[in-house]
Amino acid sequence: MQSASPASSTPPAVAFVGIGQIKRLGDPLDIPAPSGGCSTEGGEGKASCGSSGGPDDMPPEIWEKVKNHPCYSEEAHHHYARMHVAVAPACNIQCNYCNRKYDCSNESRPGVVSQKLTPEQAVKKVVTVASEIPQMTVLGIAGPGDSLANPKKTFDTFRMLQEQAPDIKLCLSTNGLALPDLVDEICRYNIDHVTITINMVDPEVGAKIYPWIFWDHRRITGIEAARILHERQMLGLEMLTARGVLTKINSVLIPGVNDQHLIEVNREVKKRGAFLHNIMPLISEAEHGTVFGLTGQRGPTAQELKAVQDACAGGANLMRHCRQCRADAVGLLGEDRSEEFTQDKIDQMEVVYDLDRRRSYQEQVEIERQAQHQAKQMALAGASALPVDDLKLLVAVATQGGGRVNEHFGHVTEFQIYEVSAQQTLFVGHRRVDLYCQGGYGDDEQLPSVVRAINDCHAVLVSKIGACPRDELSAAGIEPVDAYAGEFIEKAVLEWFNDYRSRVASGALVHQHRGDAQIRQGAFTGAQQAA
Ligand code: CLF
Ligand code: SF4
Repeated sequence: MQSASPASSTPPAVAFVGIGQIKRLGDPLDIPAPSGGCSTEGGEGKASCGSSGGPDDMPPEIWEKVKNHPCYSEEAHHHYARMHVAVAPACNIQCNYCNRKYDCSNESRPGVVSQKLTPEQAVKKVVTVASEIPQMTVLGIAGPGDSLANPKKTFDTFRMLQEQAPDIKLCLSTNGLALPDLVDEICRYNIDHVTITINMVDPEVGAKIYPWIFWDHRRITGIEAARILHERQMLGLEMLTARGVLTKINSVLIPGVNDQHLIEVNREVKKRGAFLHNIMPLISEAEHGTVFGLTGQRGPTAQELKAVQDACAGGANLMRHCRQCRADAVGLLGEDRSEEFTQDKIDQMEVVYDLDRRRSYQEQVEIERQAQHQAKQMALAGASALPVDDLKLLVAVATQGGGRVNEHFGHVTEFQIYEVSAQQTLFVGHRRVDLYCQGGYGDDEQLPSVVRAINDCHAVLVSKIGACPRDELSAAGIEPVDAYAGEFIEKAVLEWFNDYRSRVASGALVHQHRGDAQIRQGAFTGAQQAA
C-alpha cells in the first residue's frame, strides 16, 4: 500500500461554495434530504443501500430507478445492458491520466479511439441497438471528452432519444466543472443518473492530478485550478442530491497520489448524498502518452485497490463491478458488442422500435430475478442452520450472464468473484483471463496464468471442465466444481460453501488460507478478447 499523500492528512484550508452558502470542508451541510431516496446520511457504519442492494433495502421509487441499471445495481448487471454514444469530444480540464487522442479515461479505457457521432447518428444508433438487444436499458454519455463540456450535443441527444424511446434510462458522466450550471437542464430531461469523477477533496492533491482547467474564459493552472474544480464538484453533487438525482462518484486510484485520500473522498461524498462510490484503478501505460504513463506513475495492484475499498466500509456504498468501459461500449458490462453496430452496419439495418417486445423480455427477466432472489434466501437459511463460524472465502464463478453458473471453464475470459460467509454472498470483482480453450483444445501454456488469476479462491464453479484443468486446479488447492451447472450463482456459491463447512466440521477436510492472485487490470474489450 502506498503511503498517504502528505496533503491528505491535513484538513484543507480552503472553503467551498455550497448552495447559497460558504462552508469549510467537513462542516455539516444543510442540504435538503433527497426527494425520496435511499438515505446515505448518518454516521459511519450505518447500513444503507448500494449497488448490491435489492428491493428490500431501499424505497420503492429508488428501486424503480436502479433495478435495471447495470451500473447502479450489481444484480442488474447480470441481466441488463448499457450503451454509450460518443457525441462529446471536447473537454474543459486536463487530467494527467488522459491523452486527448483517446477516450476519456474517467469512464473509458484509454487507448481506443471511438467513432464520434452527431446527436442524430447517436439517436439512430441507440434505437437500432435497443431494437436488437431488448435488455439494453440505459444510454450513457461518457465521452470521449466530457459530456457537459459539450452541452448542446449531449442534451440534443437526450431530448431526441426521449421522444423516440421513452423507456430508455438516461445517464451521463462528467468531471463536474460545468455541472452546477447545467443541473436544471439535467432535471428537465429526467436524467436520473449522473456520475461525477472526483479524485480529491484537497486541492493540493488535485494539483498533482490536474495541470489545468478552462474556466471563466481562461486557462487556470496549479492549486487554484484544483480548488475551483473541487468547489464545482461539491456544489454540483449537493445540487443533484437536493433534486433527487442518483449520483455515483467515480474515483481513479493513483498510488502515492490519492490512495489513502480516497477514504476522505468517500466520507465527503457520502455526506453530500452520493448514492454510490466507484473506486477504479489507474490504467497507466507509456504507450498511452499520458503524463502519468510517461512519468512511470503506476496503477494499483488488485490487492491495493481492494484494501482502499475495504477501508471505505461504512462510508458511501461501493460499486465493485465496474468494467471501465469505452465511450462507445455496447452490451452487458464485461462484453462489448460495439463492432456489431458500426455506422455502416446501422445504415443498412431496418429499425422497428418494438416497445412491447422490450417490455415482455424485461418481464421475463424480472420473473427470473425473483426466482434467483428466493433461491438465495433459501440457501442463506440453510447456511444459518450450520454451527456458527467466521469462515469467509472467495469463490470464482464461470458465467455467461443471467446470474447463473453457465460457462465452460475453457471458454471463460472473465471470472466473477464472490466472497461468501454464513451471512452473505457478495460480488467483489472480476478477473480477466486468457481463453484456455483454443479451437476445441486446451492451451496448457495458458493454464498457469488462469490458475494464478484465481489463486486466492477456494473453489471455481463452472458448468463443465476437462480432466487436465481439473487436475491442475486441484493441485493448486482450488476445488473445481461442476455440480451446480445451470444453477443461480449465489445459491450455488452458498450451497458449495455449506458443503465445504460440513466437510471441515467432520474432519474430512482441513481449511487452509489461500495465497494472493495475480490480477490483470484494464477494461475488457472485444479487441483484447480476440488478441
Ligand atoms: Fe455508462 Fe457510466 Fe452511466 Fe454506466 S458506465 S455513463 S454509469 S451507463 Fe458503468 Fe462502465 Fe463502470 Fe461507467 S461499468 S465505466 S460505472
Ligand atoms: Fe480526459 Fe476525461 Fe479528464 Fe477530460 S475529464 S481530461 S476527457 S479524462
